Amino acid sequence: METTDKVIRAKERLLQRFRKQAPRSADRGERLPPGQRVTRGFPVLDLGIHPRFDPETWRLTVSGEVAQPLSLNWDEFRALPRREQRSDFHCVTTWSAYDLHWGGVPFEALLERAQPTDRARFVMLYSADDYTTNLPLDELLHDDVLLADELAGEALSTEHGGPLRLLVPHLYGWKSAKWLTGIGFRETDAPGFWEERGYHDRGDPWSEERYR
Ligand SMILES: Nc1nc2c(c(=O)[nH]1)N[C@H]1C(S)=C(S)[C@@H](COP(=O)(O)O)O[C@H]1N2
Ligand SMILES: [Mo]
Repeated sequence: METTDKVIRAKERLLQRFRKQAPRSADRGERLPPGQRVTRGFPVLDLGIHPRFDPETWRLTVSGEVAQPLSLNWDEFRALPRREQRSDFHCVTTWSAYDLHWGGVPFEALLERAQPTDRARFVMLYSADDYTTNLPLDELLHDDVLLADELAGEALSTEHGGPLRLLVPHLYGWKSAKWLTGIGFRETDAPGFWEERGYHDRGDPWSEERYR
């Protein structure tokens, strides 16, 4: 009981710290961000390396500024609380896909397990194809953020990042790391793969934060 209370209090503190953002234009009812066009289907975009999934050796590690570092195997990950959601996906190359149906673990459930410290401000995501991407922690506290392992009612395909990808629907697609294997909580920011190459640090499509 006591630990549960502690976890809840820590979570409340965390949410309060970050619940200060101005409403985005998405919240004001504009569904298609500026400069985007709706595409049919769901294109595949990545660096061309599609890592093979081995459920025996797969791990999701959570490290850095957390009270509880984690190394979850596949069964442990699948036992976390789950939800389904429909969301749109906006790629910086100007295509948007509407109404994708995802299943997975709410990012919040992971925060509850790992308990980021008060020093945690940024997050680096690590993928099995050596891709990385960075985010301010507050962007991951939006309630649309999902650790997604199902798409359209089926196990997430390798080409779309299976077995596990992050999904951050309110930011450009490059923040939604496919083949996710590591989440590092950090006090300071550092650029990921595309951010190092000029992409924006946050990537809000409604503000067209495409490039720095
Ligand atoms: N690991 C990894 N994740 C990645 C990428 C990548 O190359 N490697 N590309 C990003 C980019 S630029 C986009 S637009 C989306 C595309 O996701 P999709 O292929 O499922 O449409 O994945 C993002 N996540
Ligand atoms: Mo992209």
